[in-house]
Amino acid sequence: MKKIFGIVALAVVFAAQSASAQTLKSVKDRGSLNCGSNGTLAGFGLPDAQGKWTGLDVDYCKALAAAVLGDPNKVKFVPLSAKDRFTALQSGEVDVLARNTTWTSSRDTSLGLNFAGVNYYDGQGFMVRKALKVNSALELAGASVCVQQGTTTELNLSDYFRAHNMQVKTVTFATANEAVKAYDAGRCDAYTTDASGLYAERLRLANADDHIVLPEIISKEPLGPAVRHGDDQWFDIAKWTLFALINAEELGMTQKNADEMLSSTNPDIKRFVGTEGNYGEQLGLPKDWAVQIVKAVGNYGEVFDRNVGANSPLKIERGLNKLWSKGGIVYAPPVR
Ligand SMILES: N[C@@H](CCC(=O)N[C@@H](CS)C(=O)NCC(=O)O)C(=O)O
Repeated sequence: MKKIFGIVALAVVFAAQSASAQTLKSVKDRGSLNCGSNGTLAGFGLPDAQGKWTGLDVDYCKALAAAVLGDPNKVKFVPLSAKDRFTALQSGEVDVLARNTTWTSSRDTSLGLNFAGVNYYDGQGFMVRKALKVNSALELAGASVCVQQGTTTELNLSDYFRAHNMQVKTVTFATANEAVKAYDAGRCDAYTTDASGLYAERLRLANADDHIVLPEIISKEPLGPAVRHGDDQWFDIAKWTLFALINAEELGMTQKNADEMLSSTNPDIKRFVGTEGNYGEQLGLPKDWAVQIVKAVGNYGEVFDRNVGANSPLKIERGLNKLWSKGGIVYAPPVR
């Protein structure tokens, strides 16, 4: 019985995999990309009252739709909770998951995901009320901490306190909204999440100035878009969409000058914009796939500044997210 069940389960896995090896075709046939997003996180994924979505992850999906369909607006954004996001990708409800998701080994392996790379290098931090008079996370022994279920945040929190022999009262919530509300209402001494999320959630507090972010960053949270196992072509397209954003910044190509680059004689730019070679075709995409991406959302630096950086309400420093050539660790392989 056990054996039969195993064989059936295996057949289901194979069926799902061969079905999923068609992602490019199904996106083209459908004429739109299904993108699993965060629906409540400013800077990453958030619709406004008119249903217009913005964010770093939202722009990644727009870039992917521009590369595949020639139109950044052909995206259906599916808001997903931390807990439900992986099932939505595994089941085929979405073609790609771009939802401030940390790349970890178990997600990459047993959850059956392929991460396209990192679109934001993050780390976990804590926020407390100034009135608590705490200047370091190491002074949080015995504290109650509000945290969201189904996240790496929840796991790191317990590791950190255990590693420092401190007690913690973890108070978990299904959504960030509930966790932040509870913290704001005084139900917890601290709120913990990715540092980028702290910047975003601070904007929602009744009196943002009454709170401080503690200096400790207790984990590595490389956030990136992911696709399902079993479709190498789609995985390549997901990776090269991200790499195109990064390479465009390195090549000095912007949303404004993208068209002018078509007449460039620089060989790196010629390959990138498709006036030399057939690199787009090798991906299963049009020649000008990268031009479409940059015309749609700009280069990585422009996407960063507009959504989370200097030109956004979050005003996050580029830091680690600067290009490798400018003192950061953002690096993409070349088109050639
Ligand atoms: N990067 C972490 C955390 C991701 C996460 O879900 N963070 C929360 C707190 S910033 C969030 O985005 N919540 C949005 C929501 O629940 O609407 C992970 O991949 O597990």
